[in-house]
Amino acid sequence: MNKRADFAVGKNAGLEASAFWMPYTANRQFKKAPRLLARAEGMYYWTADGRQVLDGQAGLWCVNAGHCRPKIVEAVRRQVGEMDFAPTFQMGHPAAFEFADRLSRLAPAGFSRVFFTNSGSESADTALKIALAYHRVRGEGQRIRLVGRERGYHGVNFGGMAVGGIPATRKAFGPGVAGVHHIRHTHDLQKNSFSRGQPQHGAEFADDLERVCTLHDPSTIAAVIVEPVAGSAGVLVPPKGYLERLREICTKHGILLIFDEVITGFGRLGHPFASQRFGVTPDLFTVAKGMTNGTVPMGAVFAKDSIYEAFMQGPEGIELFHGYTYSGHPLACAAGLGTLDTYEAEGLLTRAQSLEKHFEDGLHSLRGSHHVIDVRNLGLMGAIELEPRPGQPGARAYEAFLKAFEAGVLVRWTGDVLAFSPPLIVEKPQIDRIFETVRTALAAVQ
Ligand code: PXG
Repeated sequence: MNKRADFAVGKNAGLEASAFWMPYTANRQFKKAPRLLARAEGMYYWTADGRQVLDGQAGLWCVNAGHCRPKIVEAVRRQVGEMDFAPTFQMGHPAAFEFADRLSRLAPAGFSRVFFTNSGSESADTALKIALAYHRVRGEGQRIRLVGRERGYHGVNFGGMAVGGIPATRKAFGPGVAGVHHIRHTHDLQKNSFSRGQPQHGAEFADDLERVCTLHDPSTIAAVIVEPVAGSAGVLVPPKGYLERLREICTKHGILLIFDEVITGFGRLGHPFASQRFGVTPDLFTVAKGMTNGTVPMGAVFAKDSIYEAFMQGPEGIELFHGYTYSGHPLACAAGLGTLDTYEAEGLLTRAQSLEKHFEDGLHSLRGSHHVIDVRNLGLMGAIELEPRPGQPGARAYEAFLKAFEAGVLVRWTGDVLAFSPPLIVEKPQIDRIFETVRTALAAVQ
């Protein structure tokens, strides 16, 4: 165990006074009974007190190739010793160009441009800004409205928060961005509970976009942003035909369709990107997380060539006044290149296809377990939803999460949902262990 982990164990009792204001965490609850991770390799974490834990959530939906993979570790080590930082404003470095080119080759045809950011949140805001600026540069500057979806999650910055649709992530932070509207979500427990893969009912939920178009005049709408499969809201899989219909309506009205692929990108659904699995092509899409296997923060927006070209028609000069100091950071590019090498060498971007059925069967075997009111899945993404304990929303899932963690399996707890997204290197016995552990945990929850 390394020194920092020893320190953490020794200081466990003292964490209540720690300076670390933890993100998206019940700070007081956590600091009283911390869960500290100290080391990771492959499918496993080791806690600060030396327990091995099977990672059922790929870190935070990001470690798609498993932990501490040698090609990635080596690439980052090499890069940090060679060149720690280089600006990408009016300067460049080879790895950024190489990484963008390799990424664009994985994308659907026509996505030949990649804009680098540092997170999923920055990717969402960047995509929305590109959409607005794109219309303006083409003389359609009246397209200033942005449309998101209830239960959508696009990160925490102002743009992504505004188009996002999870109430708790919005309510404390003021009125947000003007001109933002929401279409309804696709969750329909009554008709679609316990669906395997894409639900049968609900393509017509896409028609809600026509309502927004009628109300506001479609020629004022710049873009619609959705997650192909909603992740944070608890793995909401799009009904059959829904994304196709959304695409049709956007095309009809000249509205850009943005897919947020921060979770679905890089093999989670058995294809490099969700658009390839669904056969529905957006105009822009965002990624982060699996892009560098979680090793160094990074995100990106993929743009269709026609969007990039629209910006290249004006007078010489900076075409898009947007970018981050760390866009295309050398360490992130090195991590990304090592990540793509690993994905490609091990076939990880399509591996989920061969595991999907086993994963689905294991997950759906939890139907009938204590409190389970829904099971849903696609690719290596799955969730169970629990009947909330009266007056204590989220408590049951939290207790089940804790019991599973104590039994050596890490799964993602969010509200009354437990979500599963193991690294794409997972083996069938490890899938079985995740669901058996959760079954036992649920049996012990009141
Ligand atoms: N878009 C989507 C679809 C996401 O899932 C973001 C944007 C924001 O990414 P950053 O890198 O800025 O956090 C995300 C992040 C969960 C959970 O399990 C999901 C995310 C983050 C933390 C927790 O609910 N997704």
